Parts: sequence; C-alpha cells; structure tokens
Amino acid sequence: MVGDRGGAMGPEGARGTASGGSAGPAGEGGPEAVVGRHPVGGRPDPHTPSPAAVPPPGERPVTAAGAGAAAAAGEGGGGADVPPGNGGFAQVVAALRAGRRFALFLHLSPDGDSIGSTLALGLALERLGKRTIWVGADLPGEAYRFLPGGDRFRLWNEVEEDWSQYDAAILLDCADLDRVGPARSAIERIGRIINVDHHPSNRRYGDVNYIEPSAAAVGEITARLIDALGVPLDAAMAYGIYTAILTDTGSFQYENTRPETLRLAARLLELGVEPQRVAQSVFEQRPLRVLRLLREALGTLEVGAGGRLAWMTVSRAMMDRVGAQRGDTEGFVNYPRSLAGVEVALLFVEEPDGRVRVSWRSSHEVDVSQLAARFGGGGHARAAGCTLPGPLDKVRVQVLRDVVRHLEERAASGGPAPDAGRGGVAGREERP
Ligand SMILES: [Mn+2]
Repeated sequence: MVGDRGGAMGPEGARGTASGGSAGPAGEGGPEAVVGRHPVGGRPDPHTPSPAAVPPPGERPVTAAGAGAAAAAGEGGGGADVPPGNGGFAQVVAALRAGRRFALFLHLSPDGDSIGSTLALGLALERLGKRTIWVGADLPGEAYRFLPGGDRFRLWNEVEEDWSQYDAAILLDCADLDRVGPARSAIERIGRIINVDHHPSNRRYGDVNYIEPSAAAVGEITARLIDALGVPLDAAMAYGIYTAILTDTGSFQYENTRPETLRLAARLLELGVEPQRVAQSVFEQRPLRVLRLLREALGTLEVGAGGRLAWMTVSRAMMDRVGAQRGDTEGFVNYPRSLAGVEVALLFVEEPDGRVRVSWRSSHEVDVSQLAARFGGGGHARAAGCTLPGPLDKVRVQVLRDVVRHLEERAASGGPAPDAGRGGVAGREERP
C-alpha cells in the first residue's frame, strides 16, 4: 500500500514505555509554544532569575499577535505564515541566529521527518556560517541515503566531540528526551536544548520549545524556520523537507495534509525535487525479508468488536525466521487499519528484550493517543504507541480488552461522536 512505509519511526513520537510515562495528555489542536527556563544562544546567565515557569500541558501561553506575528513581520520571513501566539517560534529563530555551533540529533530509528528536517535545518545553518554536526543513536536507513547530504549523519558515540563546546543541541520531531536514546548523554553535556516538534504530547524539555501540533511534519516548521532565518531554500534542503512531509503524511493521504502542506510541496518541486525519486527510494526499496515478515504478520490478522477492531502480531520467532531487523515492521499496522469498517487497528511486536511494542491507529473517530496513554504511551489522535513488559499474550489480552470496552462504551453512549481532542495527525508511521 502506498505510503505505508511512512517513515521509519516517528510520528507516534512519544516513546511510550510503561515505566517512562512519555505520554502526557494529548494537547488540544492549536499550536502552542512554551519557553523554558533560560534562553539559548548565549550561555545561561546564572544571575538571571528563571522567568517563565512551564505552563501545564495543554494550557496555551502567550496569546494573540505576540512575538510570533512580530517575528513573521520582522524576520524577513519570505512568506512564512507563523501562527499567531507562538512566541516560541521567534525564540527558536533567535536562538538559531545567536549560536555558532549546533549539534542536531536524530531520534531513535529515525524516520523521514527526523532525517529530512535535521538535514534541511543543518544545511541552512551552515549557509549562515555556523558549524553543525548531525548525529544520532541510530543512522538513517538505506532508504534515505539518496538524500543530498544523507551521508553526513554520524553515530553520536563514534564522533570525537567536546560536546561542551556546542552552543545548543537541536532536537526535531522528538516528543520526549528519551527519544534520542543514549545520545542523551551528549545533549546533557551540551546543556542547552532547542526543541521543535509537532507532537501534542511533547514534554517541553527544551530551554526553547516550539510545538505546533497542527503541522503535518516538523519539515513544515523547518521550512518556515529557514525562511525566517533568511536563508534561500535550495534543492538539497528541499529534498529533506519534501521527504519529511511525504513520509509523515503517508504520501499526502492522511488528514494532517493541509492546503499549506501541498503549497509547500509545490514550492519544493519548483526548487528541483523529483517526487518519483523520493517515493521510489523511500517506499519501493524493501528488502525481501520485509515482505516475508509481512506475509507472516498478515497470517495473524484478527478482527473483533463487531469488525471495528483489527490487529496483527509479530512475534520474535517470526522475526528470527526471516532475519528481520529493527524497523522492519514499520507500516504493518496500516494493513489492519485498511480493513473496511475498522476504527481501531493495533500491531503487537515482540521486542528482542521481551517487551511488547504496541502501535495504535484509528480511522477517524477514536483518539488512540488517549488509549495508549492508559498504558504509558502517547502520540497523536490517529497514531500512537506504547511499550509494555511482556509476555506477548498477556499484553495482547490486556490491551484488546481495554479497546473493546472503549468501543462498546462509545457504541452504548450513542455511537460515533468523534472523540474529543481531534487535531491529531492522522495515521502516520510510528515506532515508539
Ligand atoms: Mn514527525
């Protein structure tokens, strides 16, 4: 199916673990920005008292034509339509302007949004004469090597860097600091974080945070940041941004695809992006083992709750049989989701350590980020994830029972009124 590859991991975003509690309530739809404890750019001044405390999640800070609008007007924004009330956007732009050395971090099992956005912003910062390094605990998969600059990513622990020399760590598409995995220790040594994301569950762990849940991909935000920095988008950056958007929208199929998404895509094509090149590299280079694993997974397809629930299971044994690698089940959950009449789709994947990763999707009514949050996970309204201690059978029974109860309650309470908290980004790829 088109677009089921999506992007290696991201959109569920929140790296939900039963212990970690990365969930956070799914925020309301509107963009929000929260500025953290101290500004990025210069060293934090120990004499400056901490100004703004972080508002509780979901509470919308600064309103109206505040800093965001000012930034749009003042930053030479090349048509950037910065949402009103987003002081965080201007703060991010200021921090990017002020710093001279930046380390950009991919999230674990980086997806097209993480890779493409990081690449585009990294190139733009270099255009401004800044030094950047692009690292992660996992390298981009084969599918993304075609990107101009795609060979510049490094494993964080294989570069010899004095992290304390960096002005800030930039994290894109990371709802939770745990999303960077062990690279977190480098970020802690850098000491300052710029956090730009579109997951409503983002935990606002940065010193500067800009969270825009209505953005289809962080790639959209990245394009506006580059405009606001006054850097002309070139073809290489355009490839990164296009890949970010293509993967996070499921090839422009999901409900997060907005008119501005397509206008941006058109602009990227005008800059030289060849869409068939991206689609072919990202979606049509699957190794044989992945289709073999899919064949096994489809054999486990089951349906419940009167046809409104469907799920598949990938056990460790199945993965061993085909020689599967991390990330090979990406997009599989879209098969149960594609079944007519299905409202909630689940994929259970047994991890090497015995834990069970659950991918959640919904078609158009149920907010699965809320359901996943009951198990310590999170994500978007239409795509979420959580990870639970095994064994597989126990987790499956637990989760299915909960979902069936939820669907029955909805049916009993008068049927398919959409869950509160829409705004979600539709069924995008995941991997908590
Ligand atoms: Mn994303």
